[in-house]
Amino acid sequence: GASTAPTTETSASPAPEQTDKQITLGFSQVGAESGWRTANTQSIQDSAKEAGIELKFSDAQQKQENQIKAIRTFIQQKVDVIAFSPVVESGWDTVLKEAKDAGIPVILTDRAVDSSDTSLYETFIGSDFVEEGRRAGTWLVEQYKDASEDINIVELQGTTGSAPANDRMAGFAEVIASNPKLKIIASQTGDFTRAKGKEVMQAFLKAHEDIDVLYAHNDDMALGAIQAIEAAGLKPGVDIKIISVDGVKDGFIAASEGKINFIVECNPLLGPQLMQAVKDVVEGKEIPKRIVTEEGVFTSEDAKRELPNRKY
Ligand code: GZL
Repeated sequence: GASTAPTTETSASPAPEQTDKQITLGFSQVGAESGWRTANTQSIQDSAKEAGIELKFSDAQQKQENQIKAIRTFIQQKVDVIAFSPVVESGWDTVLKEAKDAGIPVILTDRAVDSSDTSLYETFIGSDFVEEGRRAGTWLVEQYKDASEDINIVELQGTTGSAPANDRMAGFAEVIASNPKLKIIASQTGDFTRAKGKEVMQAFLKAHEDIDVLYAHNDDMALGAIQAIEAAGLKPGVDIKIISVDGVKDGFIAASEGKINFIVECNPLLGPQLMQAVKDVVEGKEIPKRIVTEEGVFTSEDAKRELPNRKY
């Protein structure tokens, strides 16, 4: 449908004791598609307030053209720094060159771009999605090391063209290749949402009656798939093993109930690192081109124990 203008809101100004020039940050967010995204947005907004940085925040509703519009608006507003989480990897060079020509530094968070010109951004703060895929594959290889017959896997991919979808798919495939009995019999995008994850899992269940494993690129799609699996009279985590990525509250709850067997954490709390990078860039400090976020893995047992400590 027609793309609606991205929403932009400005947070309250910081404490009055700020003496040096107040920094204005323009942030273009992917959307509000998942629990991970909600936690990520909260972290960015809270951290901007704590850092005394004025935040101009735009929600692109998962449309690249809205992100490009928002970045152009930030350039016109002459913000000090632009940061964004690119919904897909490609198609950013033109608008990033416009920011560079306007002398406005750009910081990538969460997802990467495939621009060959790395002078177009100061740093990329986010997870190693290939490693996340490898961690998912490693658990599965261990689970089925003694399998005597084929293990049929279906895969719910994230948003088509996004770095997490591309890389989680690649890392997983790389590791499970060590056991030819591990077969991906279907792989399709669920766009990181519960609704689409449920819909695609319903289609998988209709097309294949012998599914052993679901690998979902995020908890929200896994939670949608669980609804479809239960509606089909099957037990998630038992009849169909489920591996998921993110580790949001609802994912941990499902894992503690044994409905998800293994969660690969993807840390959304990037706000503090982003604000530190913004300050360093404004002060002209050298910052690393790549800042990788810390994150772990959790079995159902781990999730049961850790659930009370989860912050989002
Ligand atoms: C990963 C992030 C992904 C999450 C999804 O860093 O880009 O997008 O895994 C979210 O939940 O929608």
